[in-house]
Parts: sequence; C-alpha cells; structure tokens
Amino acid sequence: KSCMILALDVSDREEALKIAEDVSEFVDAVKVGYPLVLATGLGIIRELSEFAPIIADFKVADIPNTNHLICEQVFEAGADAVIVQGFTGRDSLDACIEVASEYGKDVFVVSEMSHPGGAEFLQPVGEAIARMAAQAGAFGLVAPATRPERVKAIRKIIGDKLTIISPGVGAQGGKASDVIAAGADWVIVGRSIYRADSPRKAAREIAAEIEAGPNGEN
Ligand code: BMP
Repeated sequence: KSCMILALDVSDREEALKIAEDVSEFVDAVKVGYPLVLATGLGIIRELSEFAPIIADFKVADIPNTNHLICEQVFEAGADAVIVQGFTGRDSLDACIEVASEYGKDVFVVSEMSHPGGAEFLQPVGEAIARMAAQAGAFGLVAPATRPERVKAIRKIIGDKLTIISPGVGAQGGKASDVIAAGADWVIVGRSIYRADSPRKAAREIAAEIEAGPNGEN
C-alpha cells in the first residue's frame, strides 16, 4: 500500500505494540530485530503480527546447519520472512531458503549495507551476492537507500526477479522517493518514525513523499 516497512528497533513491549498499531495504516510490514527481541522475547513476533506481516531481521550468518536451526525457530515464532547475510555463501543461503520454503515463507539477503562501513568490505562483493541470491531463489534483497546508485546497479543485475527492500532513509540520510526511483520496492524506516513525536504523522509524511516522487511531481 505504501512501499514502506517499519524498522521497530525499540526495546519496550508496550511502546512497540502501540507504534505498530498507530502506523499500521501506512506500512506494509514491520521489521523486528535484535534490539526488540532480545529485550522482550521472541513472542513479540506473534504479538506484532496482528498489525502487519513480520520480517525477522536476524542477519543470519552461520554454517548451513546452524542457519537451518535458526530459521526453524524464526518461522515457528510466526515470522513471515527472515533477513540473512549473503557473504557466508551459497550453501548457508540454501539452508535458509530450504527452511523458508517448508514453511511457505520468504528470505531476504543482505547484499551490502547502508552505513559508511558498508562500503569498506561488503560493497565490492555486493553484486556477486545479489547474483547468488537470484540464482538461489531468494525472495528479495536488502540494499542501501544511502546509495541509490548501488540499488540501480543491483536492480540491473537481478532484473525483476527479486524484491528489493532498502534501509537508510531519514536518520542515515537517504530519501525514500530517490531509492524507489532507483529500483527499490520498499523502503525500511526506523528512527524517523519511532523517534518522532507522532510516529503516525511521520509515517504518513514519508508515504506522501514516496507518492509524490523524487521531484514532487507524481
Ligand atoms: P533507521 O531508519 O533507524 O536507520 O533504521 C534502519 C534499520 O535497517 C535498522 O533496523 C538497521 O539495523 C537496518 N539496516 C540498515 O540500516 N542497513 C543495512 O544495510 C541493513 C539493515 O538491516
């Protein structure tokens, strides 16, 4: 509905549930990661799934057997998708995709990361990871909104095969409509929404910015 995923990196259960409810009209999914799950427990996934599909951002990055065990727990907990790292290689990714398909769920692969350090080691292998993710049959990729030109390059490599979700909007400096124009399907937004005085208003404004497009013309 709005090409937006909420990154819910708060550590309080009540706050998490309230924000998810308040912004549910403007977001297509909620991304839950270590900050919230370590603070409140894995049960938060099922509680939040009342408001939106849940993407479990555990950046899974281990040997195939361990990845398999982790993904089973993630999907048993009620997540609709899991985010895994790509740099661990094809066999580790295959293990995640195998479990996801048993549950009828999806895998997103991080090809490169949005922070400045993401350009140090990951960026040079980002395209190879994107290609591998497409060949392995992943559902989507995580690619940086802070570098729309990288999203454009990756989109060119993978064609329409994969869904690109893109973090780095707002607090990290990226602009939602720019990265959507570069080829991302969804933006991931955390602090700009959950730290706002009114998360609902902040989410509505970003949705409107996406709708208007990079030049405010759409
Ligand atoms: P924020 O909008 O507050 O910067 O949050 C971005 C979210 O996306 C965080 O949960 C972060 O862990 C995640 N993320 C990211 O910022 N860059 C990446 O390359 C990959 C991520 O998962």
